[in-house]
Amino acid sequence: MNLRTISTQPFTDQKPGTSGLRKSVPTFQQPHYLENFIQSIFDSLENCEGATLVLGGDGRYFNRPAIQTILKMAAANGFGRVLVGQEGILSTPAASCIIRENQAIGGIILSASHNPGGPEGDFGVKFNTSNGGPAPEKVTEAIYERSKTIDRYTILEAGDVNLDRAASFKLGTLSVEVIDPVDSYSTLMESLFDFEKIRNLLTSGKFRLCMDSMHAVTGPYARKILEGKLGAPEGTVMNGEPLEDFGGGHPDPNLVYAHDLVEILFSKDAPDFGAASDGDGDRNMVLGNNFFVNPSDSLAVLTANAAFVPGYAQGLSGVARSMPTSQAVDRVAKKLGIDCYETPTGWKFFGNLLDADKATLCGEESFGTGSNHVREKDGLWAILFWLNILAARDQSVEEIVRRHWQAYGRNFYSRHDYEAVDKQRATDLMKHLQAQFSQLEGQKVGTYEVEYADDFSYTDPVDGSVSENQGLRIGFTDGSRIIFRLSGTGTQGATLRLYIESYEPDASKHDVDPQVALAPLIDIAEQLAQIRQFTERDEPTVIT
Ligand code: VG1
Ligand code: CO
Repeated sequence: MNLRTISTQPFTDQKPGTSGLRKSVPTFQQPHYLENFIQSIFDSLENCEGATLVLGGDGRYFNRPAIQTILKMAAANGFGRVLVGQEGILSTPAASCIIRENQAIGGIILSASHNPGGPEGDFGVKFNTSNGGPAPEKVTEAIYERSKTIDRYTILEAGDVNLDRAASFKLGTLSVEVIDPVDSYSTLMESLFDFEKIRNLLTSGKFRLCMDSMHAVTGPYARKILEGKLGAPEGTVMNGEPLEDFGGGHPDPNLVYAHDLVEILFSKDAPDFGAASDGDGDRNMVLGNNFFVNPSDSLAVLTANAAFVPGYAQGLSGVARSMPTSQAVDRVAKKLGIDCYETPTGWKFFGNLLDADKATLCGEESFGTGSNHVREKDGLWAILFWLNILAARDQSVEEIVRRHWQAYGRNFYSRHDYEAVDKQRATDLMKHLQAQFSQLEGQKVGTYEVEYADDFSYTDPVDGSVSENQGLRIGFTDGSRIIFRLSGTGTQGATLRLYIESYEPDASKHDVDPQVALAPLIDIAEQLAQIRQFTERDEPTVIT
């Protein structure tokens, strides 16, 4: 065996963000850059001797060479077995499922999620722990600390492995198993949802479905499950071939970037249901015929209708949402008499709640929904959950959401993103806003009265760990909220996110465009934060 120890020098910028280490492809292509970070992960594990590791990615540019490097490093670092997705493909939720099924020590998922790919695009490395979930902060901190002092890594000198066929072979003492990326995941989905009912709906001839995989990782999953197992006609899945540059697109399932699908669902002859997922398959956007489902509402609707779904019919232990996600689900939880937890942004904060069975369903406003079936958010899972509800209730998406608002009131909600803003100016905006907080409480702003203004801090109810500086929030006495955060996933400058929420119990007022309903709060946000002046932008890049 030809093991080599390579000396190296630390990079100073290997601090994981909201979801892994995300940098431009050229950054990752610097000599030793990927290797340093991977060795830092391995060094922070207690004992990788003989352990099982799961490995795969969303198929973006640099996925394959990175996998070859990581396999050779795993072999040199004493791992016993690596399960790697065929062609290097594993969606984030599928990786989580495979880690859990195989008692792996963890997994490495290569993805920059919804960020564009290609030689000039972004790449990313996420490490998930043995519960299948994103590494919690204490682990990512340890990896970062290690990356700052690393001076060598070890790698096996060997030829590249053939990833194109499912097979097992040895790389030094390491067993490499190239596995079908879809199989276990699809079996898990079958155990949760009423496939027969969904199949009846999809083959009834009176229901049309359109799924946009955005040339990202869910293509093979959606084809096998929707077209293969559930009988949807061939062609139901569009953009189903994973491409290294996602066809030049931005694999982010929102109204702006999933324009192909939006056009179809907002046309005259629109199908009944449309869905899209992101680069690594953990996000979902759900549309009805000429109808957009806000992700925060989606979480509330899934929670309220969980009894229709076999995997959740026995009841939910609780629900959790990230702080900026609307409070629509809180109302459902209250009615069901279950706990509702509020966590910082990022799926890693749900891990402990899921492990301790305090929450069954979780969600974020950023098109992320999931449950205790894995430890990641899961795009196709959410889509199947919706299909199961649609099949059981025999009503349209729009009817289901409107009835939900009638029963619970409507939480008007919107997110405004200002992408690639100058970093200093974005930080200054946050400082300028926070400086006003001590005077804001009890103040009248327009017709609203400020109840609290703070920087969100979270104490994990399971392990007591504290996460500070998780977003500036201004809450009003009528329950409305304005929240400001700086993104932890962007790679260019800073992305400012403004989240706005209000509550309307009166059903006769539910038909208003959210931008109109929220206009007074949007004005207050501008007034307090001087967004235009600080960002030098007249309007947001993306409005959801
Ligand atoms: C964004 C979203 C957050 C999500 C994260 C990872 O983070 O707001 O809700 O968990 O992306 O999603 P940020 O820090 O940019 O706001 V994914 O699909 O990129 O793994
Ligand atoms: Co993602």
